[in-house]
Amino acid sequence: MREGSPHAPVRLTDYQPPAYLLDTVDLHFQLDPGRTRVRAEMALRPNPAAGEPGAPLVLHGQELELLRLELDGEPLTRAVYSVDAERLVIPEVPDGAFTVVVETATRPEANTALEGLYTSGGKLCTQCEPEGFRRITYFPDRPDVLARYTVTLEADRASYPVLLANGNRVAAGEGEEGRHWVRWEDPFPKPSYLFALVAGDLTCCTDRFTTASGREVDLHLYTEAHNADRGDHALASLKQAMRWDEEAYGREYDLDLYQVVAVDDFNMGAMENKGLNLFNSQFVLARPDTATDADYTNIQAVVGHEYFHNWTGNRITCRDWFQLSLKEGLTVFREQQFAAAMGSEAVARIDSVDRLRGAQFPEDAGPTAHPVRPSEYVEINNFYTPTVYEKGAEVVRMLHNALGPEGFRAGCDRYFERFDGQAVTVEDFLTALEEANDRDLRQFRRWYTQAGTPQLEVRSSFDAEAGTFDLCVRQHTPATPGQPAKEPVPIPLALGLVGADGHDLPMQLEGEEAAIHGSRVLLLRYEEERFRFTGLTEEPVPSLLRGFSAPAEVDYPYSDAELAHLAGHDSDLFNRWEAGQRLARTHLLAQADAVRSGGEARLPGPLHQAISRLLEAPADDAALMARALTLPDEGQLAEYMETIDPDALHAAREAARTGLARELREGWWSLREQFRDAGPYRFEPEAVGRRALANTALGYLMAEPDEAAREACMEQFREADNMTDQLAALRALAASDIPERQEALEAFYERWQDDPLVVDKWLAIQAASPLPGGVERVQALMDHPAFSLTNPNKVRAVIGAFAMRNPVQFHRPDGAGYRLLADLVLELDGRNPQIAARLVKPLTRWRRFVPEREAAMHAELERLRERAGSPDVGEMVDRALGDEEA
Ligand code: B3K
Ligand code: ZN
Repeated sequence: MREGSPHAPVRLTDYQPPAYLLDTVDLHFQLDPGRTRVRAEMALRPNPAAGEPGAPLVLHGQELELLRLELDGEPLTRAVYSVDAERLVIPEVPDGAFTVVVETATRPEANTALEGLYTSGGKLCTQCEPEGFRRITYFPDRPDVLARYTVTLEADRASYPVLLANGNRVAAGEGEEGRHWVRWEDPFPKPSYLFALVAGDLTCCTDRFTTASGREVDLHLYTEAHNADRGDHALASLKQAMRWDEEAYGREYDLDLYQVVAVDDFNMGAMENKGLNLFNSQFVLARPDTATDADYTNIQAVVGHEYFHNWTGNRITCRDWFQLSLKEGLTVFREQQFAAAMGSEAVARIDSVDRLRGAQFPEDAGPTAHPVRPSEYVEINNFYTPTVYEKGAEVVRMLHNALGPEGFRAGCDRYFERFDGQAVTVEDFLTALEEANDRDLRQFRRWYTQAGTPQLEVRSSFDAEAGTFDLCVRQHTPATPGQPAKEPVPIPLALGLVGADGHDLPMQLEGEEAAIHGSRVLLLRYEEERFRFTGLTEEPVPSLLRGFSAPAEVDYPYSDAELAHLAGHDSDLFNRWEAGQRLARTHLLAQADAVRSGGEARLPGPLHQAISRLLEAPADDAALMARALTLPDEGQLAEYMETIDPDALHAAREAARTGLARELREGWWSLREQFRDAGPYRFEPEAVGRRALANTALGYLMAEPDEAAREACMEQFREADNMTDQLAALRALAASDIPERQEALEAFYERWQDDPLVVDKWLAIQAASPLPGGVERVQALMDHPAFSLTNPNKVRAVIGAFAMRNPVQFHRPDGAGYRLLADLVLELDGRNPQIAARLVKPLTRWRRFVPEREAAMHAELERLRERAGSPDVGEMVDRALGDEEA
């Protein structure tokens, strides 16, 4: 811990049920951006389950001006309650039921943390998860206190004609001096983190959905007037998600109204507030000429995700924040299933595994590693992590696969039935699955409590005479902070044995009566296990961890020929892609090593052959082929390097890319010609795949930008009728030191300067360009009028892209990239600690780098430790530095 740190950790083992329950809360807001007054009337009673009769009433509160406090109608004076920066305590309350009225004032305009009630553009809006409600009023702000809310919003009619809150609109009226009011009632009890309000001048796009049982639901999507033509895709996605949840999980929507509001200043992607989702504009607004296929895909996923929370999160919520993955892991898994159903299953799987390996594996291997269900935190906002979300989803996926689709569904049915309306734990979820399936998941619980990515070392031997193929599998999970020794976890190892003709061979384990055809799953439970397959007439190539059946890392001594064989023939499409990536990785890392020992990087022969074979084969799935042709990025490669040398990695990958561009020039041209999408833009899997493939080809052509490539790229940039193609061209131009670069960047800005979401893309492309002078470029972008430190999307576009997607420039040898990042963290620390803390992440891996970078990163962390004041940044820095000098 930080010396003299005032921020004590919260521990799971300290959990106590609330001493008081809250039945109803009636909120009155007199909205004003400068100073908003809030009156909260709460009906409370002792919690029989707490067994704490006579306990003081503790309400949370932060940065509030307390105007009045009443208990059972009587005003309370300072002599009978106490209040500090974090809580208000009334030591004595009646034995039975009682009411408390609190009147407070808060300053939305001055709220730069974007938590609680704040302003964005001309709007007033809220973000309460996890602990933002306490910035609105004094309240039992914890997820296990569920209440029914009535909310009256009163505001100036001219500035805020639209007034929204959760649930149903039940009344409205006029006030004095041009003010008006609207009352909302949410019939479902909810925790405070799901509360939301929005006030502003908004346009409403409407649609309708008829539920399976025949109820009509109004869908309202609110945007600013000039964005009214960008809501169709989100509304279509919402209806797809509603239908899918009915079909896949038997879950219907429960209110008559579903509202979605687009907000420009938002700390994260979106928020599942009951009946009133708030979305970062980026994840809701789309038009073909302003949003890319990636944006369309993300919107579909995030709209689905927030919708799915209505059951996994809202109807059944978390008892405490340690259980965050109960709602997030499960909801990400549901979102992934939905994405797979809406497009290509293999591509969806590749993309989610790519995210997992790009962000979660590094987290699991670094100083901020933590279990899916953490056991302590200083600032809960720091735990909205890839581990809680993405690894959490993998853990649910393993449960789904272990129980089978029917068993999993039966378990979920039981979970919904048994815990509806309650705040529960991961344990409750697992118990429901166990009971519905009559299964014992005791060992499985380790996945929730143990951090670190299991390493699977697999070795094989073939006995031609006996016709046996032996596999020896050892699992080992490396130590993580606070967990030096690990227990074996149950690992479902899906595999196949691929024969010389490319087909799966029958698999019969010694002692089994019959062979299994296709894939099978071996459930590993011990540190070391051996399997003997019999009846084989040829030596197979094992295809291991098919479909990425567990969040583990496989170590198997594949030869190039074996990987090429799998890349060409594996019946499991995920592993087909995986084999190609593994082949590329092995050779790129070897080249990086060569560079480190003073050699020069070149295009490795086996990689050349693999890519040229892919180019020759016809692609049935263009999206899949685009991914197969893409080399693993430098961030992912770095994870496999003993000591990370960003320059060597960049040199190795660039040599391969330019080599492939040169050697296979004709192939790239014809691929681009063959797959360019001529028709008007449509967001359909096939068209998305075609654009991805054609633009992958363009990327290679521009890796060696000859006259013809430059012309083609400029033409695509100018003529494209959709943002996907235009941006792909701009990205290629921005990464090349050619005269067209500046021309295109200027033209793009000129064209889109009034469109903040498109300007974000323009900023990000420049910040992520590997061309020399990255630090200076980023500094110039931060001085550009388009940049704003108060808008999280702008910060992410510039600094996020630079620190996370531009390793060669960020890790510049003189440490200027680190300095720039740390300066920015310090600037944001006092304004928006949540965003500041997220930016510390790239520095936390300092120990993995070559000595001079390691030292430079360490120096910046020390500077942050010295100067940063927020618990958010403080906790990240402390964890990054570990125990040293604590
Ligand atoms: N539940 C929100 C995340 C809130 C993050 C607060 N720091 C979005 C989501 O996961 O759906
Ligand atoms: Zn979520």
